[in-house]
Amino acid sequence: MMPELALQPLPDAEVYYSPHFFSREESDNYLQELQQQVNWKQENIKLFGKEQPMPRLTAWYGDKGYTYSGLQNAPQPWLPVLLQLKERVEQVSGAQYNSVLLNLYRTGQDSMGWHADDEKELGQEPDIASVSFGIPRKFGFRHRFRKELKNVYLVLEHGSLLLMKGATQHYWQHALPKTGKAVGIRINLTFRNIKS
Ligand SMILES: O=C(O)CCC(=O)C(=O)O
Ligand SMILES: [Mn+2]
Repeated sequence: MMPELALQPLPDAEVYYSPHFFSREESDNYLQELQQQVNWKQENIKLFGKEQPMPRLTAWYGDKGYTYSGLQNAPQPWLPVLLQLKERVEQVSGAQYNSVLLNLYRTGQDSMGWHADDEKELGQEPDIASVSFGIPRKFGFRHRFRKELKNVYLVLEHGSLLLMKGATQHYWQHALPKTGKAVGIRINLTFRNIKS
């Protein structure tokens, strides 16, 4: 692992974080390119039997289809900008990825609830690389079984890289909470490797 990636002090997990993995200039450019080039969709989600708009825009690119939050995602073919990001991330992660889920949070009211990325298509120990551009947002971890452990929060900065490896998805859930502050756009990419 590259020295710029700091191992986070989470028991039962393997999480690395680099707040400024991309330079400020690269990050500004990526934010703009992704906003313009990605085919963003407002999907719906069924919550307690009721169809509701997801509190964020999403897109799915890659080699293989994937089910996420009960949605069947037919992936779109890679864009050059996404392949470029994938390569940069693979260089330090030591893993290979064949798909990426993108989320666009329009305001502080857009969010993602507690979950683990533990779908069986991702294999025994899912390896996930999360890249963020735009407004920094608080990102939380909570242990699934050890209730005595406090939640751990990180601020995911503009141009940051977060790697979640090993047993992380078995033992921890993560979330991107809403915030009451007036905040602008944030784009997050999670690179994944779908095995089947
Ligand atoms: O936006 C984020 O940082 C979280 C994204 C995430 O957890 C996911 O796409 O599964
Ligand atoms: Mn996730």
